[in-house]
Amino acid sequence: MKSIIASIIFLFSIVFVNAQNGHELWLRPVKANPVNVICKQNSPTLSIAKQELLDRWQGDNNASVTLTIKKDKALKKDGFRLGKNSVQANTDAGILYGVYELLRRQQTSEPINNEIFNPSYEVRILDHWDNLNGTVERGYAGNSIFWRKNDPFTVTNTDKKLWQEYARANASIGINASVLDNVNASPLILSADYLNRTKEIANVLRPYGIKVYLAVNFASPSTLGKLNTADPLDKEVIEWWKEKVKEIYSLIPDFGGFLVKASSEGQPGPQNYGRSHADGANMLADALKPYGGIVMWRAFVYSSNNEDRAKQAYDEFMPLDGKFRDNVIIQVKNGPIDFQPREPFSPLFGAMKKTSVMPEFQITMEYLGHANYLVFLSTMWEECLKSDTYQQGKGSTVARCTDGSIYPQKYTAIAGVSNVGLDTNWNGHQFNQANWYAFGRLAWNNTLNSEQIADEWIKLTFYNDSSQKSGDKNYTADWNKNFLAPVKKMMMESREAAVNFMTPLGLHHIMSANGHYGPGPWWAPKGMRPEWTPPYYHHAGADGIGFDRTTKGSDAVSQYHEPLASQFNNVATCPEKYLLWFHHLPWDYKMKNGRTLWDDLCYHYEEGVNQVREFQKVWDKAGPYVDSTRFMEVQRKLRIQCVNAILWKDACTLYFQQFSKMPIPYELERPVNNLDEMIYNDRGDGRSH
Ligand code: BDP
Repeated sequence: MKSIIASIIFLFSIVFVNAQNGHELWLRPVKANPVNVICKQNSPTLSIAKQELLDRWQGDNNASVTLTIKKDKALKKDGFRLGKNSVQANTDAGILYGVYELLRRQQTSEPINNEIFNPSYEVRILDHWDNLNGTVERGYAGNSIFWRKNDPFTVTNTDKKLWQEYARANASIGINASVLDNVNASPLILSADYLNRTKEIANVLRPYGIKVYLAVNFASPSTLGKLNTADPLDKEVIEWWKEKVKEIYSLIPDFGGFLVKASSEGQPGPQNYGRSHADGANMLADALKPYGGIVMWRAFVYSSNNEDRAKQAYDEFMPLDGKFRDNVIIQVKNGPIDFQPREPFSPLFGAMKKTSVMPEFQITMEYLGHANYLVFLSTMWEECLKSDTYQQGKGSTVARCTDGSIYPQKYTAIAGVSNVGLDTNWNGHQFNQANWYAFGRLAWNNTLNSEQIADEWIKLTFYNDSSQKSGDKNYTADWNKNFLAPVKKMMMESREAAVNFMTPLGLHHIMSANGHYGPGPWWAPKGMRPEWTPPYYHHAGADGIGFDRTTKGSDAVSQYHEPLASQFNNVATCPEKYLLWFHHLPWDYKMKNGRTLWDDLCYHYEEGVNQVREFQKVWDKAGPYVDSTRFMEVQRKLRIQCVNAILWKDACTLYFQQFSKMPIPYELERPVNNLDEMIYNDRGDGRSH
């Protein structure tokens, strides 16, 4: 009987192991070789490090691996020194990161030379836009893993297990911080019950080196604390925050600090009380300072005048340069507008010289097809990080302007708006896991290139599907050629494909309203803030298309350092990928390839669709190398993406054609959707198509 049960369990486990659902991310079980781990110290973090080695060691059989904590000036806080059989660090977390690096290198067959690894940023943080009722703003992978509507304060073992898996995944790629709630913050997050739950989460995340932070509502002293005001210069308000911070640290001694969205999109802020962003941020910074906490203050603000939306953050914050406490970091989105498929970098990078600045990327794909499109965002972030701001001459990249290389910053940080939810595969689309992975890797090393990141991720995430055959040299060669290479190429092209079929040549913010998913270049209901409507951004008319941000237009170009300002200002030198971002041009404007602007626009839309069709073929051919669940899931998503790409192409070409009055080049595919029907079907969330 026993053996029957054993074989049933065995069979079940095979089915289970082979039925991959993506939950294990890039940390899928591997067959470990025996190893002997030597470590003199002990701590919860070190125990995790040791266990990972025992569970995943791929090096020599019975090797002895030493983990050593000792002061080493060449190492930053989380840094480590890696040898073939050794990890040395200043801290327990450093050891853990070193162990993950060692194991990754073994698994991806990368060489391990005696090398030092230091993180580019001290705080590598995921911002969860999770609401206390369990929903996730702009989340496309199910509800929150932290909060829920029913029975909100019970902490179950299932909760803890999930938080632990989440923490482990983060630690494995170097992420060391999480903001647990939405930037559109509820004052309730600071109430006793929610703080207690925060404490429980912090306790699970701590051994993995992760500190928790909270997004706070600036009006909390009045809404939650029942004071008459939340004026940051008011004595009682200052006292309220001090007491609140004290309470938090009594529960969570290593609490990280606050993230604040103030005076933006209906969120309260210091401006409600006639005070500046600096007044607001500094008041919170002073409360946190005695405990070593920081304030991440967002630059995503609007101005009351009708200034070009792209200029507003810079205009608001530049005059405040030097006025912030040293534990305030200004959190700046990669582009000046809002996480578009392509934007030039925000001119706030490389502008403020006496204020710490951190980049904010969006891992969740609000403007990039939600969890339906395959878009590897690493190339987009790399483009931003490697953009030269010329702050201190050539080579002053966004990366170097934010990691302390150019101007010393007391704290350095980088944030990614998380795409994690309760979905079994965490991120809604198997390939969106690559974006979580890439964010961590770039936060750790902001000079990594996306191809390397894609290579690692594919190997870790898919190679073991063929575990029976792994180790077989012929099989590996075949896998590299027929799976790794084409899938990597697809990932590397995927962001450009999305730009092509959504917003080519510098177009931006022409998505359908609210949902920000499907096309909506027509969308402009009466009474809506103009800067929330597409026509504000594309300015299409009989005379042409594009936003004039030159010195003759809104003059946004002048927010950039030279030589960029002149380069962007001059239509002949402006990179074509940013053409309609900076220029309003006639439909028959001659592009570098000799086509008219109109024709070229149509070609880009067509190219985007063709690229997605090509991705479908690449993936279909990948079938033999992928387990059936993940294979079919991705196949389905690619079909949705393809339908949508065609919709985008038809909507934008037919809509703009009303103004250009020129034919869609005859060699291109004809539209298959009618404009009036697409407009009629657009109920604002793009889902209706
Ligand atoms: C926009 C989102 C909105 C966010 C806002 C922000 O549409 O949901 O609250 O950004 O970053 O992109 O604060």
